[in-house]
Amino acid sequence: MSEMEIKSLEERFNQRIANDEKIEAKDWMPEKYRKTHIRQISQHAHSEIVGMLPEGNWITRCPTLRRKVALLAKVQDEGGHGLYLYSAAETLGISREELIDQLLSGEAKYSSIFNYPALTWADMGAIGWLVDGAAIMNQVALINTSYGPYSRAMIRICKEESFHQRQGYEIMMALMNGTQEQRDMAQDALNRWWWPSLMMFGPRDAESPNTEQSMRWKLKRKTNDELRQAFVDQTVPQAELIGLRIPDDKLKWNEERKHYDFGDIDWEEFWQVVNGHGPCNKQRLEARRKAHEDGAWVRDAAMAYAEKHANKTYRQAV
Ligand code: FAQ
Repeated sequence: MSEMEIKSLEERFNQRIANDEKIEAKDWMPEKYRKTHIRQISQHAHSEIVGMLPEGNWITRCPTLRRKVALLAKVQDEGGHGLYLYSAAETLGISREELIDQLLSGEAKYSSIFNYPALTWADMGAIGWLVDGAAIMNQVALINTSYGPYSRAMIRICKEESFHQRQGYEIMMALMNGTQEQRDMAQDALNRWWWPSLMMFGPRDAESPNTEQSMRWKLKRKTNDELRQAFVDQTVPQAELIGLRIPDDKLKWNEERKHYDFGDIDWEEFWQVVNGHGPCNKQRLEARRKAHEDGAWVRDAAMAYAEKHANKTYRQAV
């Protein structure tokens, strides 16, 4: 293709983005747009899959059958989100096997939040309330992202994440209405999950290498700092309503900005975790590798069946 032709395709692409048209899998797109989407969508998919682990660990220890049913459904939903998102990434010309290899080899990132341990039952409340709460804040904005398959996957994901957020908040509410020991457990979970939840939104805008371009392409519709602020503004009143204290001495309503001011995030901790040195990075990847190895016979059986079926269909056709 000549340079002139590429330039004209680029102009048309930029015009479509400016018009808020969705870009579809078979449409022409700049190579960097394709690669950036594979990166973000696959990181998102990996996060959903690795994100099943901290809560999955509690399914056998739920305090009641009702809690178990809700938690089981939530963890299964996260698995489903991972599968939609892998499918959305595959439309950009990468295979599922490559994506999984990137996760298992440690080459691909997944959300830092899932490298923290879930130590008590109250952590199931804190994860649903805060982690799913942060995920929704980010994902509702992504419904309007420019790439069609990613945007459409977000619609159902957001509906399910809302249920997850509510089940988590309801666990916190029940604990706060319980004994002093239960209230302490809820507060302790909030203390441990608050700061890592704020880190989920990524580095400050000034230090985020991808935000500017992703905003131009309408892959991201809000910046990391905008989403983080919206999350703090939404979550502080929820904590206060049930008698929880956000573990931040600098947290204060700013009447002029009409937003909460909040304390400094420990960015060194964030990068340690992102770069593989968080409390559970090793454990999480080992669990995924083991699950992948244990599932090899299922993949083999499915492939053998698919091949047999394809041969039969071919023989019938000729
Ligand atoms: N953890 O320039 P930016 C969920 C990386 S889903 C790890 O700002 P970008 C559901 C970033 O990849 C949670 N790495 O990057 C659930 C980049 O690295 P690279 C996941 C992070 O992409 C709930 C570098 O730092 N949600 O929780 C993190 O423009 C409960 C520079 O950063 C999504 O993935 C981090 N927190 O913005 C499941 C939403 N932050 O690739 C189970 C979609 C940044 O250049 C239980 N993703 N990095 O080497 C996004 O919106 C974006 O990708 C951001 C990062 C905002 C995460």
